[in-house]
Amino acid sequence: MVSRAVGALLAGGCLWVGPGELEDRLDLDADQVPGTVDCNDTLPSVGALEAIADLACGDSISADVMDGEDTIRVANCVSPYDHEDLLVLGLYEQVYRFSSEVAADVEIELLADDLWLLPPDAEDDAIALVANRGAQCEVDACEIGLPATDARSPDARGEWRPSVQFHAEAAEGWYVVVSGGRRDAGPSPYTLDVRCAE
Ligand SMILES: [Ca+2]
Ligand SMILES: [Ca+2]
Repeated sequence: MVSRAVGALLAGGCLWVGPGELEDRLDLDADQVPGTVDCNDTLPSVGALEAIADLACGDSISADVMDGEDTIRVANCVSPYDHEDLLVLGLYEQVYRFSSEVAADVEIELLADDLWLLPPDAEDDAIALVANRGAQCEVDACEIGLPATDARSPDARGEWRPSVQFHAEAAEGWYVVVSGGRRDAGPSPYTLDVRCAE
């Protein structure tokens, strides 16, 4: 079970620890990537985000998140529901890299009507879309796609269009994570629409 407490990442509380001990605590999987920026600090094979495809202004990309991998479970991103908790992502994810030649205000919308998320009884947040400035996962580098929903059951499908907004500087790479899928629910297709205003 992975820890999802923000405090463990952001501060050590009142406990005094020496420099060496602190470094150990901040790199739980000993992959030399500090836990404060490690996209999965329980998996040595995962450090930074790796994109399967590029995204640009005006793009519309359709895929199935079940074709993705399960490399990130707890995102270094503060939950919009509980500011002392980190975000828990879905079972699978697909990562895209957005960039623009000119600075732009970007909105990426997830057409998620047929995307399955976590089982309805899961305690986790139901977040399917996150955008991260850069390939490393710093807590203050992420934007969360909202509205989230936690009420999706096999009997309650319908329109669900979370979107995430951010400002991208020219040539700055933003990593967009689509997360979801259920092992017993079959395909979880989605479409990402990218809109920009300069
Ligand atoms: Ca690490
Ligand atoms: Ca790692």
